Amino acid sequence: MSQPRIAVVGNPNTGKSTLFNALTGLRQKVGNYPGVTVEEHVGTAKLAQIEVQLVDVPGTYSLAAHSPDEMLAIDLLTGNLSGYAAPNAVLIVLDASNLRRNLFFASQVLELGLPTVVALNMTDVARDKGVSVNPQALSELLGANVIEVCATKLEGFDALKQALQSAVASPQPSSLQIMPDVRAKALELTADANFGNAGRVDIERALIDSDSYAAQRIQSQQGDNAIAILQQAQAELSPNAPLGAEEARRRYQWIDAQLPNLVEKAEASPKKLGDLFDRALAHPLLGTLGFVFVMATVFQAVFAWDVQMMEAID
Ligand SMILES: Nc1nc2c(ncn2[C@@H]2O[C@H](COP(=O)(O)OP(=O)(O)OP(=O)(O)O)[C@@H](O)[C@H]2O)c(=O)[nH]1
Ligand SMILES: [Mg+2]
Repeated sequence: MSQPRIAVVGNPNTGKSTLFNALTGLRQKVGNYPGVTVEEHVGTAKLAQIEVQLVDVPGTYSLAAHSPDEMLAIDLLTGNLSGYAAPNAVLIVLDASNLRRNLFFASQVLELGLPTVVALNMTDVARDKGVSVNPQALSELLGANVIEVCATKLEGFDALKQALQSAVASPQPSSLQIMPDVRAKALELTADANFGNAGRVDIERALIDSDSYAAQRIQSQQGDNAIAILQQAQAELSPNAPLGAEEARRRYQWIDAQLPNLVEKAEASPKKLGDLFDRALAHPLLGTLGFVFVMATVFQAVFAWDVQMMEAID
């Protein structure tokens, strides 16, 4: 039997590749996905009892794809990429110091319904900012195992491997739903002959965003009838605003309602000298005075101190 596959996804710069490298070591290969110029990074990770294949998916802020290469993350996760079955589980990497923005994409991925583990990374950066995230509360909210890690310091890896192992050995599909009405409509349309064999997630993304690559693909593969049906459904689901804007509004409303239970902000740790300089130079008045001082010194140096300087050099 081939090894179970786990896709590593998340916003850009959250530490996915650092985690992927630490978990797979040298047992990885780089290839290219068919049809798009995106590198494919696959490696083998040894968990407690089994070995799994990890796929390092390029970072993305949203599942709203506007080009074939952006569509890659969706196709990988839905098993829509030729030659690739859907992964057995997903590892979402979150930047703990930037939870609000990271939860947008995480909520979209969780709605795909795959068994999911969440790595709460950058816990050291969050700590320096005086931010602490409650992993228990986050786990309850997302309905997924949340493991605190620090990828660069290899902290939390035993617990992470354990969680990945359970996600594969006894998979529990994620059940988070923030847009149940859109889901229900998409499911209904999968049975509509106008949509041929288009998948639920593609239809859902095309419903939400009519400029998306998912919508373009449905148009080219299923034709104009399908698009007309999508437009009517969009108008019914969100009569006052485009459904894409409604998606952002609903997701952030959900996130903002939960954030106070998830994040605690202590007084930031004592400021470093560099932070104090940064703050002074970014201040409207102090920053302007600093700029004037630097420019005046340069001006003075060029016009009044030039002779002395040249003599000193001679
Ligand atoms: N302080 C700190 N830095 C980290 C941590 N994890 C990763 N980094 C750093 O964050 C930067 C980005 O890490 P990557 O692993 O390249 O992030 P990525 O998610 O793969 O980024 P993309 O591939 O661009 O989406 C690197 O400089 C890492 O060394 C962490 O837990 N703490
Ligand atoms: Mg990377």
